[in-house]
Amino acid sequence: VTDVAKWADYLLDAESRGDAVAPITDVESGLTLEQAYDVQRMVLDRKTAAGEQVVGAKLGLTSRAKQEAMGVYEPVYGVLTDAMVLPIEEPVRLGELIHPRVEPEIVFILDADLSGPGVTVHDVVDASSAICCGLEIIDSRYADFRFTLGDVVADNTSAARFVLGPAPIEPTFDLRLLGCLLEVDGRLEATAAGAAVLGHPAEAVARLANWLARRGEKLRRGWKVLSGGLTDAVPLAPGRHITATFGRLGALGIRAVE
Ligand code: 0L1
Ligand code: MG
Repeated sequence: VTDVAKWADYLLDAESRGDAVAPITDVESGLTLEQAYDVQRMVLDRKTAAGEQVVGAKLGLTSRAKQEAMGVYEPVYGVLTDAMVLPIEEPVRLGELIHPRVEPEIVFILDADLSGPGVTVHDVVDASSAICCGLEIIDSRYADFRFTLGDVVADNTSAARFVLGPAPIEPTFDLRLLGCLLEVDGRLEATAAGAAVLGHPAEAVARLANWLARRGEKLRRGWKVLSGGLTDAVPLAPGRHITATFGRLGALGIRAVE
């Protein structure tokens, strides 16, 4: 595809109307990964021009559970803005979203820039003042969450909202062994460990820093980086309560309202 601006407006429009649209690749063939990130970038430029601030970045499709659920087998990244921050005590308002789902994530809080190439797991841990648990609320702008790799990249990897856990701690332990229980309305839905994310969640952040270098970009001091869902995502419905309990990182819950 050549008309990056047209597809950026297509996705922004779907988001603001709260109506799902067909994947770009259903409408026009030939979307390259590079063009998909150009569309994502233009969506972001439109949002920052309207006053949103970039507060972090996210990886998606970093665990086998997520890759198999979505049928897309490569990690992807997106950008987080202040408009996506959901304060810990606030419910998710379903009326603002299309068909949101929730997934538990390990979040890195950077106190130094990370510029690739050559960033390693150790560099990521060194650059992180703390980590915390998080819940990401994804909301694909595509009907039925059906998309190709290029489509989901253009759509900022389904980013919609995120909540951070209350008690960030220093990453001075083995993050591969950090356990996670996901509960829906008090019933156990899924279990995972940090290693579900590319063998080590800091590996996801390192890859992101190295990919960004190819586009002349970097991860910045102060950013929050979501390393990707450890389990498959759970759909939200009115009244549904979702809790993630993460070993040393503690627990975090959200509730959905109409
Ligand atoms: O954060 C994520 O893992 C989302 C990646 C995009 C795929 C999806 O919408 O599930
Ligand atoms: Mg995610």
